[in-house]
Amino acid sequence: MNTNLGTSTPAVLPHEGLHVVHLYLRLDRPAWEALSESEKNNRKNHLGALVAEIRQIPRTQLLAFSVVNPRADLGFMLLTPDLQIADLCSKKLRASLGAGVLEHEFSSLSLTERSEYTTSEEDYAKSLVEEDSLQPGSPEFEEKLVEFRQRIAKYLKYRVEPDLPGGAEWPVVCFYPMSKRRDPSQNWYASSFADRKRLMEGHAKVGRTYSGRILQLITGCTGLDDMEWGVTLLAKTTSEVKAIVYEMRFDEVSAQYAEFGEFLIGIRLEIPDLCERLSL
Ligand code: FEC
Repeated sequence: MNTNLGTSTPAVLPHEGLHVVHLYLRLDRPAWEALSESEKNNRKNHLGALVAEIRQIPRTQLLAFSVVNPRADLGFMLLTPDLQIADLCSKKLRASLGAGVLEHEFSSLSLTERSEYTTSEEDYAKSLVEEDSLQPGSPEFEEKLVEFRQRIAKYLKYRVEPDLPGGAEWPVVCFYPMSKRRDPSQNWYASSFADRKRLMEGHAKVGRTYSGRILQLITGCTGLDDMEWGVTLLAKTTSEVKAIVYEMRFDEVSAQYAEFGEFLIGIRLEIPDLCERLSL
């Protein structure tokens, strides 16, 4: 099936990383029911072919899910380098089931990003001396530094060019937009880098206790969308999502500075199962 994903427009690429689109759609049941049975089948096949074709685009991932909150019926998370492709795929997905069948409910545009608060080699070396009493230059010190470099390279790669795992193992996808407060008495952006870094170290410490239970992807929206970040949490079950979001509320960064948009929970499904879930 020709889904016509080619584009002749010059690529719009970020300096590094990927564009990320979260797209939440609502099904217009009367518009769908107005289609003939053969047209319905054509449309479902078209959606399946389109998703498969998007997934073939280099450095591109597409997650599809049923949305449990009644605000939307289905959603997609698309990660791809070229903004032209991100735009084209978003529009094609919206139109995939026929004119007016999928209505836009909510979306977010962001970029994957590295963090300015990530532990530097200098920070780590300092902690080896001050907290672990290791001698700079000693074999143990050097061994720890080599381990650190490997770990951080893997982590940075994940933040900028993540390779998201499959939906069978990580079926739950939680998304919410987030900003940091800019009130005159509580302005994240007016506080010093040292204070922000200290606070973010506390945040990361809480976050790391969820290793293996939550896979978080924080993508930056400043200048691209209304809020400042998109928070995507992949989980094996909703209990882990509830637990991390609750625990983070007590962490100083979130307690003092976080502003949240709406929370959306999706269950990742392949297209035939998604169509069945939606009674298409
Ligand atoms: O100012 C900024 O740049 C902040 C960007 C930022 C936001 C944010 C929000 C959340 N995170 C959540 C979960 C985790 C888990 C881990 C984790 C670690 C970090 C690190 C940085 C960071 N997070 Fe974050 N988070 C932001 C940034 N977060 C920096 C430290 C690691 C690094 O150097 O990149 C542990 C990850 C791991 O090590 O495996 C889990 C959640 C939120 C939403 C906050 C809420 O209260 O709901 C959940 C914005």
